[in-house]
Amino acid sequence: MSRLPEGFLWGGATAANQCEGGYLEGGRGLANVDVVPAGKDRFPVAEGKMVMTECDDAHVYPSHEAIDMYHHYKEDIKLFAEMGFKCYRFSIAWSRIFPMGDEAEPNEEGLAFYESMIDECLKYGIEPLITICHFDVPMHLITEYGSWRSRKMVDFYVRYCEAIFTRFKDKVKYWLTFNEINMLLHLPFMGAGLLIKEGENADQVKYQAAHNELVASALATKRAHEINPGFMIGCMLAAGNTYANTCAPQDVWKSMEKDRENYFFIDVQSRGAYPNYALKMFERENINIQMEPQDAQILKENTVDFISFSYYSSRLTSADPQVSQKTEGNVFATLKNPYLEASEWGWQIDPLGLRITMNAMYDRYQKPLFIVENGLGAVDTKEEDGSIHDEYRIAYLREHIKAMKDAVNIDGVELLGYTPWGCIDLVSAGTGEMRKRYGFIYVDKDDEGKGTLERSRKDSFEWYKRVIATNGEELD
Ligand code: BGP
Repeated sequence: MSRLPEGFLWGGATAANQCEGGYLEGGRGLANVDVVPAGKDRFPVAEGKMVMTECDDAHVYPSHEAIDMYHHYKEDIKLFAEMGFKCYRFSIAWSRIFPMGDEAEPNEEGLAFYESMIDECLKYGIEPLITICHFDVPMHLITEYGSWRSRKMVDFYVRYCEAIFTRFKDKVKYWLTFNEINMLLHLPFMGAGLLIKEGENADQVKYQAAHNELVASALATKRAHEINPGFMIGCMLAAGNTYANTCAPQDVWKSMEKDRENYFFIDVQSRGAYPNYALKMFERENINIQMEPQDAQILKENTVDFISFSYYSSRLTSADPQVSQKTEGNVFATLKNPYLEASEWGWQIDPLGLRITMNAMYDRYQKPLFIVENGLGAVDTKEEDGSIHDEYRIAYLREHIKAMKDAVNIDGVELLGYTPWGCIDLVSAGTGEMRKRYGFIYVDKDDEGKGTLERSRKDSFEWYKRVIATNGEELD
């Protein structure tokens, strides 16, 4: 058999803070993602090194309006349906449901908004895949409790999960507990609301926060299965295998260590216990994680049903400090691989790396995978007649889909679906730009915030429609 399974979930993916806008509408509370500005301060703020807990006049905050999906979602979902989407991955903004984060009762207006979005999907037979937390943390939980460094976050998060699980229990089946959970190590403020204080052991703070998130994820999985045993709960990793620069054993060892930094999270979420290499690392690095006596059991008994991940590129590492030529990648830079081309943003293009990553993950976890992000960020030009010829995006996606099919058809990897990132143009998480576009649908808005917000179809729109209609058979 060389075809993808029937019922394969083709679709696209977005995140609330990068597309919704309406950041104070409908009773929504302020969140970390709202105070991460565009421009040169974005990275220091996202890293938690430059403290910003409210907005000021000197900065531009792209999440405030984004592409205003808050008011355009019906039109947008209709376009997704026109492409034949079977699935749409989007996130719920935590602070729409619990504006402060520690209230006893959810905000009805927020729940009603997402119910309407979900109903709109279901109207077209589109399966919603919901990310419960895509980087966002209500600001009040950051200023009052220190965000995920506090154990109290587990209760607030589980309460939030209960509210949405109960409300949508008959409408949504697929859920992801945390987007790119390993991002917490690289962008602690944007990824988890963490502010690292001067002189603090940053790793101690990050791994304590990671523990709290892992327990929260397991408890959410428990409640999910109690509320609806049919729910499918997934974890989510910013993936991409790390290659060794040479066959020197030192390089190979270093690449293994680098991969473990990421696998660590999924090892816990999927296998249900801390891996020994992590426990040894904590010992060595003097990291003392406070755990409650019941935590080991909670983690053990509530592992995820499937493994989802983002894949943009492979990574490269070397044990030799002389080898230092770097290039950009998803959030953190990597060594430049001379065998690969790169995007305009320096992200290297490696379709076979997707097959390698899929096989590595499937070998390790033996659970179904879901590719919930993949794509090419590029500058698009709108021609005078309104057309957008994005053949570079089609080429990128075509090669990745081929590699994905090889992993399924030749290697036997179980794969639930494929939702390319930013199926409609949205704000870049890494840079805050609009001109770094991923979509099949173009949105008229520029980096200065100007534009009509009008939506139009790119060439890739018609191409992807055919890909879906033929279940991935016609890729040219
Ligand atoms: C991932 C995030 C997304 C998304 C994507 C592309 O890290 O989960 O939110 O933005 O990367 O990255 P960027 O927007 O920086 O191009």
